Amino acid sequence: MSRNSALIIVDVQNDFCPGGALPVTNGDTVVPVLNRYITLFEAAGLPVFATRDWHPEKTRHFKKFGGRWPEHCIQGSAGAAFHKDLNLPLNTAVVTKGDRPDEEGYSGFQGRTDSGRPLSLALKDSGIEHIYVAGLATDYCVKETVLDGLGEGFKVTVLEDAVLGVDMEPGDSKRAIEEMVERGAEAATFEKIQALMAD
Ligand code: VGL
Repeated sequence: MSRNSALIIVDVQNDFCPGGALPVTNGDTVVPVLNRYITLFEAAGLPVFATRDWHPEKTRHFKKFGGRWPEHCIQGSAGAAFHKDLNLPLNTAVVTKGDRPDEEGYSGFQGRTDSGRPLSLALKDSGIEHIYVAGLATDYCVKETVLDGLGEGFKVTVLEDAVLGVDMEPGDSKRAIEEMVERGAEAATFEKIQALMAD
């Protein structure tokens, strides 16, 4: 595994898990898988980034204000918190997105770190060239993050066993992965990444 790699965990927040405001079916089942990836990346000294949807109460992202979605991930709410069982390392770079009323904020690349650095620059500052993307939801925020990552010139691997989607239409998640691969991403699962880390 290249030293220039980072793990990007997308939106593993309570509102996207069962019991939340916009739940992905079985969304919380990605958590133990992600924890295994986190352990691998941490052991290799590679950075972990975690994006979060962080909406104001009033945003055009919500149905109530002309958008598409029920209210979710409102800034500071319990629903916006990361899932409690997700073992984020202490030095995780949290990337906040969707925090302006006029912004949908699907892609992690629309987000900024706590120091206000756009994700792309934060990655490039750290010499990252290859990102490994997982989390929720495959057919929205994971997909947009992967496609933007490719557009920004990163090598991108989507971690297929650590993503789940909304599937508003049956098959959306499967098609999303196909589109990511067509556009140049690689799809991989844990065993492959574990083997790469051992190299
Ligand atoms: C998401 C739908 C609406 C996501 C966010 O995190 O994938 N999906 N907002």
